Amino acid sequence: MSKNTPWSPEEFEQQLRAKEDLYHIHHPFHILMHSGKLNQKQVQGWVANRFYYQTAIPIKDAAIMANCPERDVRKHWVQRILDHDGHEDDAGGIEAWLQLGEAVGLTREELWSEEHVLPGVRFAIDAYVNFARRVPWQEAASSSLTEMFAPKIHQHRLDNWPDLYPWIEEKGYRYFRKRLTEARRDVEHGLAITLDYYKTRADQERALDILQFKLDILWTMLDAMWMAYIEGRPPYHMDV
Ligand code: AHQ
Repeated sequence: MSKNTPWSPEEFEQQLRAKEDLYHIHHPFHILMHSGKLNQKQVQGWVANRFYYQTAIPIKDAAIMANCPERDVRKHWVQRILDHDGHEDDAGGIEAWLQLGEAVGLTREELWSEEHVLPGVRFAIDAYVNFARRVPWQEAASSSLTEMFAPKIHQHRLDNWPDLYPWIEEKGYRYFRKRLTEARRDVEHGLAITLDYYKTRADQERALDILQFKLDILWTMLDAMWMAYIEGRPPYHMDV
C-alpha cells in the first residue's frame, strides 16, 4: 500500500484508536489520582477545573450543530446537549458534576464562580470551543472521539475511588455512571461521521491530527493542575 492510499474504514478506525496511548488517563496527575495519592484539596482542584470543561461541552456541541446543515445529524447530536444541560426527568451532567463538587466538599457557588479555574485550563478549553466554532462540523465532531477512551477512565473512578477516597460522598459518582453509556453512544455516532467524511489519505491523516489536538487539550489541562496542586506553584495571582 502506498503512502497515498486511503486506509480502509477498519484500518482508519484502528489508527484513531491507536492514539489511546496518548490519552490523559496516562497523565501523571491521573496516575496519582487513580492510586489514591491525592489529598482533598487536590481532588477539589480537579473537580472545580473540570467543571469549566463540563459547562463548555454543550456550548461546543451547540457550535457544531450551528454549523451542521444536516437535520439527521442534528437530531442525534442534540442529545449531547440534553445529556449535559438536562431535560425532562434527567437533571443532566452539569447538575451531576455540581453534586460531585458537593460530594468532595466544594459549594455549587464555588464551581459556578470559576474562582478555581486555572488560566491554562481555561485557555485549553476555550481553544476547544473556538475550534468547534470555526472548523467544518465534521472535523469538530471528530475531535470528540477522545471519548473512545473515556469509558475506561470513568470505570476506573467508579471501581477505585470509594476505597481510595472514602470521604467522597456516594452522590458524587452519578456523573461517571451516567457517562458510561452516554459516551459509548456518542462515540458510535462520532465515529460513523468520521469514517465516512475523510476520503483521501491526507484527509485521514488530518483526522489523526485533530484527535491529537484534542488529546493535547486534555493533557494540557492536567499539566496546569499539576503545577498548581502537586507542585504547589499556582499562577502568581492565584491562591489555591
Ligand atoms: O465527561 C466527559 C464528556 O462529557 C465529554 C464529551 C466529549 C467531547 O465532546 O469532547 N469528551 C468528554 C470527556 C468527558 N470526560 C473526560 C474525563 O476524563 O472524565 C474525558 C473527555 C474526553 O475523553 O474527551
